[in-house]
Amino acid sequence: MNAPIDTKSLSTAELQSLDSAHFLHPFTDHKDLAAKGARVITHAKDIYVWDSEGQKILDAMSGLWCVNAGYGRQELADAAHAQMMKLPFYNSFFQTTNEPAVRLAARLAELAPAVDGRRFQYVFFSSSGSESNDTNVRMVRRYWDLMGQPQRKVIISRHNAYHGSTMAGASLGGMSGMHAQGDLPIPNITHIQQPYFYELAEPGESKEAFGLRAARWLEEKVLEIGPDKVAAFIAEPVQGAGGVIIPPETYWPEIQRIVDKYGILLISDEVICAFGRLGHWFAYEKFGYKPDLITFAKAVTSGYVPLGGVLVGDRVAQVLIDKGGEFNHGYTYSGHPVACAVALANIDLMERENLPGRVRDDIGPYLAQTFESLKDHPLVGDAETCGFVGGLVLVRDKAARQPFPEDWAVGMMCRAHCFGNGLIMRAVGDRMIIAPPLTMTREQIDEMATLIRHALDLTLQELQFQGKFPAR
Ligand code: PXG
Repeated sequence: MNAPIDTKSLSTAELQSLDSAHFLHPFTDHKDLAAKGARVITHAKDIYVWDSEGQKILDAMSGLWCVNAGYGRQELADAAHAQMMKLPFYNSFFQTTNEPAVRLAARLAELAPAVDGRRFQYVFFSSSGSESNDTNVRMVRRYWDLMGQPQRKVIISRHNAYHGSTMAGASLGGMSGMHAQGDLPIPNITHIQQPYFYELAEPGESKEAFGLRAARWLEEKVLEIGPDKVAAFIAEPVQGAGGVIIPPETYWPEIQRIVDKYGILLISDEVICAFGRLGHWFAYEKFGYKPDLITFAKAVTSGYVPLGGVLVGDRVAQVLIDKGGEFNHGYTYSGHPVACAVALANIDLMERENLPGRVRDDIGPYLAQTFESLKDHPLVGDAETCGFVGGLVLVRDKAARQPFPEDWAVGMMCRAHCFGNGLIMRAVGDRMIIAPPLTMTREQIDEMATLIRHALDLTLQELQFQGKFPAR
């Protein structure tokens, strides 16, 4: 007999009250949320989600940068179901393996192109981006120990980077609010400034010149620490959670020159940028640099089930394998068969629908054009996209690039107008950002642009009403 199913449906108010009584949400002021009540998302299809009050919302954030294939894809559900019935779990610790994990590792190795003969033939699996970056810290240190240079311990990252929320992930990240709450960073992790042109360029400085100057902050830091003590540099190709910070074209080649010069390992954290997001399977392809380790998670399964990992390049893999010895690291769910089966189905789907190619040649350029057209709005100081991520900077004075006072929380005001009018957009300070599903049509991009413009208009009206922005 089947187990009894709880058929009592709960009202929004009941769900909200149980939610605040028992569920501690991530990155949330719990008292504040309890007062307001969480929005209950009930179902989703294509690029839309619905809440328990029946409101349809265009999800311009793909869940949380992950539902690249869109919602409601039967193939992914079928893959999970079939694998759960065949082998729902087995570990990969004690000389055991499973077919989906093997196939996925081989498939990822196939998808990640070699650069200058440097290949990615190996994968270490985890269940999230944070875990994968913990793996990176462990693996980088293991590598240098095996290389007979155990003094190479320091990992350099960047301010405003996001690399996860575990102790190592948050340490690698450059979020001061996170460091403040965890006595972080852990030892031997340090940060340089981010390549944020709009905020950090000198008056009159070109993007190209700024890109070079920003990359050289890495060289300065390496020299300050001592090159023989630096293990690795980690960075997101385009910073995501930091507010979609797109580096100038000169940035990555100069970073590559510097890591090569000092023999430093390069970690490309592609948790957001891989799997078609920037128009390629992996983002290093777009910028043409040569990472040694690539972090992935999120869209490897389009977020349908948790999966993450690290693609390990020849340089590190050969040392781990040839110099041998046990690498004392791994997770219960490393190579989880269901997660890997869903990832394989997701990659098949992306390949069939040519999602990376669409972003590169069709909807990506169309999104760029759409964002360009938003620059005429009185609040928009700058609008940029890269593949299928985009950011708008809301400013007080466009000509002077003058930001709003932080405590006016203009980004949050705009986000509330988005939410209230059927659009999910993230606010990072006063940067309004998007990362929509890669299945979006041109018509849906137009629909999103109309919603964005409406939210900007409402924000402007509210600021004008409060006397914080001149009336036109
Ligand atoms: N690296 C990068 C580049 C990320 O974007 C992680 C690592 C950590 O992944 P997990 O799976 O452990 O969460 C991320 C995650 C935001 C936001 O506010 C972004 C992320 C997570 C939560 C919130 O934009 N990115």
